Amino acid sequence: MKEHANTTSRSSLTFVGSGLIIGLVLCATLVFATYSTLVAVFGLPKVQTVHAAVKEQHVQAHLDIVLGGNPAHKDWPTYEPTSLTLPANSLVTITIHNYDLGDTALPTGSPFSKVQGTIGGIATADGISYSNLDIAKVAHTFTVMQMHLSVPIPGDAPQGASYASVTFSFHTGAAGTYTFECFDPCGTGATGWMGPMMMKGYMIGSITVQ
Ligand SMILES: [Cu+2]
Repeated sequence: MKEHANTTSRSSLTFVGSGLIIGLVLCATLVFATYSTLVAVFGLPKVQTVHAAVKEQHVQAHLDIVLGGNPAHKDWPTYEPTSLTLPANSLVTITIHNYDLGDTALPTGSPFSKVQGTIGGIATADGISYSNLDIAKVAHTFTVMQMHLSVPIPGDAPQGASYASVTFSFHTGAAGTYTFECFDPCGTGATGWMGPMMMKGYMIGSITVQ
């Protein structure tokens, strides 16, 4: 009797085990069939590649140089505006329209006749690139000493134009407050270094890089 009971329980166990295996195989078959059908219809799932390279921001800024921009001194040249805000670590293209035409020669040997710190070491005046201006053909400079950036601005416009248009590009560095100023003796006094050359809001302005 005991022998018989053991055989019965073993065979029922085998039955349950076989049932489980068949069930699992059926489940796996169903999952595989569903997956194969989805792949056939929609294609294999694509692996997304995240590109880490961030494109450098490129911004444009504009300045004018005008005579008598500040009514307090109608014969003083002025940068307008006298404050700029630029993004840090970005490519910046500045266009300056110089309405204060006429040259004020730079002193002999002045380093400010050279374009410095721009992309390619050049600036463009009315479509013509230059890396240097004749010291006699300069009206102003746009110089940021802390950025080693300096561009001489010509005093001659194309025939019939009321301003000379100068464009140049450079990379801003770290955030901070910078000073832009003119190093051409366009001011007052015997040397041309007084008046607007000394006072903020004329030939001296600020750049906030943030
Ligand atoms: Cu100047």
